[in-house]
Amino acid sequence: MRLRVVLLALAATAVVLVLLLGEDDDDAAAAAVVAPVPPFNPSRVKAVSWQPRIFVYKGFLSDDECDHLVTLVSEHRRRRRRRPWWRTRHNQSGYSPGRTSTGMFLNKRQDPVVSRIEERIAAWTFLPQENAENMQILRYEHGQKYEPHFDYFHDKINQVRGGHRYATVLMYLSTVDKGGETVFPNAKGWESQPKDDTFSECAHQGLAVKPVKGDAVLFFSLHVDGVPDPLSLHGSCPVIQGEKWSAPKWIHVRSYENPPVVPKDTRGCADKSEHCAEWAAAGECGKNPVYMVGAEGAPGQCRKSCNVCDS
Ligand SMILES: O=C(O)CCC(=O)C(=O)O
Repeated sequence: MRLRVVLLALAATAVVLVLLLGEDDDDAAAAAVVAPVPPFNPSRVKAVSWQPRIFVYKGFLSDDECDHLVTLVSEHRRRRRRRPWWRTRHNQSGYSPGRTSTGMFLNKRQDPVVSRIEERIAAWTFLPQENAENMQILRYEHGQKYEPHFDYFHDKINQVRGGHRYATVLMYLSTVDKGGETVFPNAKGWESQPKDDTFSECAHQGLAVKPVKGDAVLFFSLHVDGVPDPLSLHGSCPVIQGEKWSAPKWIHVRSYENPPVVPKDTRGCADKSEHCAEWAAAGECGKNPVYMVGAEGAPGQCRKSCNVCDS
């Protein structure tokens, strides 16, 4: 009887392993057939504004790369629907106020295609890969939009990991028939941008970039001295016809992958919420360290319960 139980357990483990490895093989095989674009070509880059600094790269991604990124999200959703409970822990959903589109974060270096796009972004921006957040994939259906907002932060807590968002590379994974433009309402001199009636009404409120599959926009949210640039206000106009897929990559001032270790100290030692003990017992100090523990200069809410105080 005991032997039968052991054999059954071994068989079940083997099935799980085959499922896990099989999925990775599929990913690698799919990635191998995705055509890359030609090497980085500066003649494809155009400066469309200097205040704020905005550049458009025509054909930054190949059609295959765009399709691959969209497929990753669609596949993930399909798998999640039939995913057993032990594999549901994957990716964040990326909610933002003011944005009605849906979004999902990929993993960094998730597969060879994602890796080479991340390398190309670093080559274009001269900013290290470790300063970047995971790539997000956004899908805007009819009427969906992103209200104008800043990518830099207004609080200290969000700056603990990597500081402000310094630059954004926004890649378009589809061409939108009408609407869906990325608009910069504060860009200096936007009124002189020639616009015909192929632009949506919303796009007439600022400097507008039309979403064209494979193109990418690079803009800077901070001045070169690190001070936030309010001219970098931007948003996505509502999609009027078609579907918009875009992929923002936010790049911080410092390393986002290796944030500084929080030193033990006695500053900010009191809990700031009556729920701290309960959250700490539920493991939130480890799962949500920025909020719970904080960092130097920006103490978290529950330092006492997280036991990071000396006394
Ligand atoms: O999708 C767009 O055009 C805008 C996206 C955006 O503003 C952002 O992700 O910060």
